[in-house]
Amino acid sequence: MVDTVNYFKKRLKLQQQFGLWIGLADADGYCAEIAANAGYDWLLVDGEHAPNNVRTILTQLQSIAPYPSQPIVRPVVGDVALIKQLLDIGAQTLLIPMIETADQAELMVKATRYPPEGIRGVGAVLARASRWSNIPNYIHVADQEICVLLQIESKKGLENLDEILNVAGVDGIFIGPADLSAELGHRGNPGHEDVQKVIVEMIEKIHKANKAVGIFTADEALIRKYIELGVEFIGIGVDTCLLMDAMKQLITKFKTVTPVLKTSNGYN
Ligand code: 3PY
Ligand code: MG
Repeated sequence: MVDTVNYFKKRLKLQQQFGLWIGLADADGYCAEIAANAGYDWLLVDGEHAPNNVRTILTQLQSIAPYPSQPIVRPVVGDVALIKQLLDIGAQTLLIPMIETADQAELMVKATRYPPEGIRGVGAVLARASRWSNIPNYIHVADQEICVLLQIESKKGLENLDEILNVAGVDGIFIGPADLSAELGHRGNPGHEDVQKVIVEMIEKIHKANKAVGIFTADEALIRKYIELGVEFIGIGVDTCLLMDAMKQLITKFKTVTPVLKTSNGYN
């Protein structure tokens, strides 16, 4: 019998959860399965900045499924039709980027719920979400296991944060420090004190509204700061970066890396 409980959602208010960004986007799900064995509470399958599509996301969900790590899927954009496809392949937790208004937030929640509450198209009978109709009553139990996480990462999103927080069905707000710091004039420097001030204020506000907060940073001092601030889900690394770091560390033990360029610009 398939366990339909969304453990990420269940744990959201009970404990801090640490996650890893999955950007390798391997179509066979092999790298995602390695990550699923590493002990992270959640794994973010990134369809925004990694070359994923519905099919490669599906494969990665299948690879992660046997393990305790919980998958979160980030679509490239908050699109109702794309959300329908992601839910039908079995995603239960979505992290939707670039949310800026309460109207957008409402639409995202509706996209994840069946009518009459929402507008999710009914058809999972033929899809993995219902395990091809093997989950009894899927249509009746699906909504309650969906977890909607919205990314606020622009000045406009920041301006509308209060209204967005009032939208029912939003389980958590994820602060996107990369985009936010760029918007605030500190591109590439989310640790800048001005950006940090805004982030701390956002965390307090989101907690006051009784919603969970998520954030990403690979900076250990900032991770510890966010732990202290009670951030519920913290992304602390990216598979592509970890791989690159480990590869560089190994080679630099034995030689100074001087890339051999095949052409003058090195691109082909
Ligand atoms: C951002 O920082 O902008 C993200 O989207 C992810 O951390
Ligand atoms: Mg972003």
